[in-house]
Amino acid sequence: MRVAFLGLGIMGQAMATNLVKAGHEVTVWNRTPGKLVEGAGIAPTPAAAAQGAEVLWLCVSDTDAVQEVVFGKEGAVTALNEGMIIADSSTISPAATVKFAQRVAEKGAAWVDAPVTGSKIGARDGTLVFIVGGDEGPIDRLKPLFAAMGKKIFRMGDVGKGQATKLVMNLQIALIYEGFAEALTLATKLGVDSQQLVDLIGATMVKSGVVEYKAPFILGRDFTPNFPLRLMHKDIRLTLEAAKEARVKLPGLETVEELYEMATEDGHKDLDYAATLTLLEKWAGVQVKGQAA
Ligand code: NA7
Repeated sequence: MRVAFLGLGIMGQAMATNLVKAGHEVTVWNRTPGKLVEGAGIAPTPAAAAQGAEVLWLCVSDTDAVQEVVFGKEGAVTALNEGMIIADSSTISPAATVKFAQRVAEKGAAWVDAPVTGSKIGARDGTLVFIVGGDEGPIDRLKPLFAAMGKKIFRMGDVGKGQATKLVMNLQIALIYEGFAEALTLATKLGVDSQQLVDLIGATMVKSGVVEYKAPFILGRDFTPNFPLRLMHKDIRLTLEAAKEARVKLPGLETVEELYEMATEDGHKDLDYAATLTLLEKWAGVQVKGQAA
């Protein structure tokens, strides 16, 4: 398929690379020039990238960025036409997604929200899980592209439901991780070995994908970003906004949001969100260590 791919960050670059590898005709655009994808064409603006494309795939930071690349000064909207599909793998506001979908429908284009889970490694290995909202027709047409970049698609309902579901997934990731980080901090302070604790977790009902994924990085003191703290913070804020609109109280997430504020003030926003651990360590006066550290 002819695909215009906008946004070559940690996720987008790897995803566009997998589309090229699967034989699709890909044209890329990135706000900051210089980011490339081998085998893909490069366009100077979002509108130029979208010209003649069957599918416009987005993977940019946040709601404002999606608005900019689609509806901004050089936005793709001018190149949209009947039958085009916009697939958005950015994690953004569900309410804004519904509005964006209505605007592109006026041009005959369909919007599919397709945020992902699986982080940098899933994007690189083509094993992402897509959490999708939109009409079944366009989603079916996107199947070869989903297959090139991921291992599973879950259609959660109409437009916006993919984003809504992604937010509640990240709510759980953020809370599960903080539970793990607090456990490691207290265990260290009480003299329990972190590696032994991780082994025990893996053998009990406490085990989780989050712990399994994060433990080797934490025990190796590697906080380079798989999923940057600033983006998880953005998702936590989006989740709290959506909860407020729906009159739902999320006390656990509100507390975790404060921790992210403080981690940002401490200069950790570009590290992995696992670096929220360092605040707990600082307050406790300990450092969690594993065999690798
Ligand atoms: P990154 O690595 O921070 O990449 C973000 C991308 O979004 C990158 O290409 C940015 O371009 C682009 N961006 C950011 N703001 C804008 C605006 N205003 N206009 C156009 N392009 C913009 O994030 P990830 O790849 O990890 O994640 C992307 C999304 O998936 C995000 O929603 C996550 O929550 C999930 P730049 O290179 O900075 O010019």
